[in-house]
Amino acid sequence: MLYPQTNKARNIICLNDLWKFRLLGQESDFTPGMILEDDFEWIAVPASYNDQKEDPAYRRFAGLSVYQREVTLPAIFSGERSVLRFDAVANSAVIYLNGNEIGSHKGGYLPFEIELAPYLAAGETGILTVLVDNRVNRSTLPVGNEKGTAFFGSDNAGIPSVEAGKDYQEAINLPNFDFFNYAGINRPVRIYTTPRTYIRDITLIPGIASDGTTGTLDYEVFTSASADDRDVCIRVEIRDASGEVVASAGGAKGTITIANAKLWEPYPGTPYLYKACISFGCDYYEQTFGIRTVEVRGAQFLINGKPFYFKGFGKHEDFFVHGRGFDLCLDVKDMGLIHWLHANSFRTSHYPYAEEIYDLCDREGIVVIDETPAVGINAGGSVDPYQTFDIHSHHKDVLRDMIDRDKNHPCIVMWSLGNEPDTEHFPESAYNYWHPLYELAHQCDPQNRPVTLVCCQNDYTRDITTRTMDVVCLNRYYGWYNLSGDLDAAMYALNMELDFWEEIGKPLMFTEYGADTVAGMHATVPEMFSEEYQADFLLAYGKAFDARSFIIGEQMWNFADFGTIQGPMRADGNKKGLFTRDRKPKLSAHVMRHRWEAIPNFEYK
Ligand code: GCB
Repeated sequence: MLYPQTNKARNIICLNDLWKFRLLGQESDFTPGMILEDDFEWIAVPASYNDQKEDPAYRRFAGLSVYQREVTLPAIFSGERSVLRFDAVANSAVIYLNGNEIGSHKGGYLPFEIELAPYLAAGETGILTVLVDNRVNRSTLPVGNEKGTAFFGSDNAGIPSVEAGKDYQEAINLPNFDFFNYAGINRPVRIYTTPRTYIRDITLIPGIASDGTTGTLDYEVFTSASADDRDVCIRVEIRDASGEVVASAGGAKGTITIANAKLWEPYPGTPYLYKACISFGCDYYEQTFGIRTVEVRGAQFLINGKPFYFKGFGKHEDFFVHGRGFDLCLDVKDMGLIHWLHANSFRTSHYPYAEEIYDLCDREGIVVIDETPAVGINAGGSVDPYQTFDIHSHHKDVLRDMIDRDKNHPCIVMWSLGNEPDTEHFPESAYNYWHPLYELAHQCDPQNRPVTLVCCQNDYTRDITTRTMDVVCLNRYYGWYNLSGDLDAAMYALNMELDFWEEIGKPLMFTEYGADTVAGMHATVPEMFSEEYQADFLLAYGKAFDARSFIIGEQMWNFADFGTIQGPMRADGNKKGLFTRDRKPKLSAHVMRHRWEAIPNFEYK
């Protein structure tokens, strides 16, 4: 799906604004033609609704809510195709115009769009209503707990265990994941126009010819025209960063060569970007791309043919007041902090992020592992989630849609199918669930990037899925959730496990390891929760990683502290950040900065 663009052929109307809003007491409170007249609050879009008001219901709420505003299609748009696009509404939405349902979408982290032509003509005004459902359950991604589900022991952070059948569980709708279930219209809403006959999608596959200096670009342009005549009027021009045309081609599909190509390299290399400028009849679209290759060879992860070492973290889209709402300023700030740390990468734990973030990473040379919202596929070991959760076909849709949305970003070097499913208690069942997704990701990605699944702390000898991924990605908490406070024992256990993985012979990276740390809490003898313990913890892991050549990266948990549900293990959220939630460095940020400054992007191992 193409990102909306204003250019010589296309236009955008922004619907980010104050919208009317109401939490609904029950499903029957909604009628498609309802008008919010008196009983509503003003709410900011884009943003999560939860922290915008002081009413505690906004944080505890599980159910339907309504957003409403007027929308006018300017008369100058007559003759154009107008499309209403929501970048993300969490966790699902039904869209109405003047009381008529015009579209719906399941899942809170990917865009969806609706052609306006049948419903609103240029020059007309209508009432746009968005019915939002924030509930999570065993058929949603991320997964939520349902009434009657008794799982989660003490090792599942922030999620209190619940006795089967207790009513309150239904009311508070516990997430089966460790981040606050921020909901609402979290990302921008726009109407964009295109000519009536238009460019639908663009696929770009960059490469480097055997001479090492010529860039290649396999491209395909998909249009609204029939296959027979789309070749006739498609023109592709490749422009370099200064806007000079450096190559061109005609037709819907082909290969373009770019002499003396400048490669996209992670920062502090140059993340050089080109634009494919595509004309098709009256339509026009500029698609940014970088020339770089990605490959797993033996136990190495190669970018542009050179062994790369991942330095970074898992992140969250999370901040005060707007929750998971899109905030470009915060994203720019975070990019600066990533550079300050000499980090080079992050994982979009635990869902696809806003499109603008990948765009920023393309420009800033930050490498991204792009993750689906498949978190919480775990029923505590006593129940097989693969036999009881109704999610496989939705998971396939989400994976397809994520790759379709993000496929042209040079910053993305690997797809993550999901985070910490149960791969231990029902090993065959897990393999039968994940393997088709692994194959699907490879089929869907025109660039055929490596695919992984992020594995949780488990009895790794029983897990037959993780080892089949292109890169083994492990989340480990030796010294925190187990062997708590004892780093010597933790390192013994970690090394025992690493001996096992060394035999497997795959490239391996750590996608989580970390310790909750209260900023300002200090200790001479490092104790859990102190800044010194976090620093020692991260350095001890670093030492273990350095000793093994098959470890191709370290992404600690987490970039910054973040909001979670209340629980006995969470005081004001998850505190494993290198930075506080307001982006102040803890001691470990300085320590990791020092470590990562000394580790080059390439040829470290
Ligand atoms: C994990 C999860 C992550 C949690 C983290 C923690 O394994 O993947 O979502 O936030 O542990 O801090 O407990």
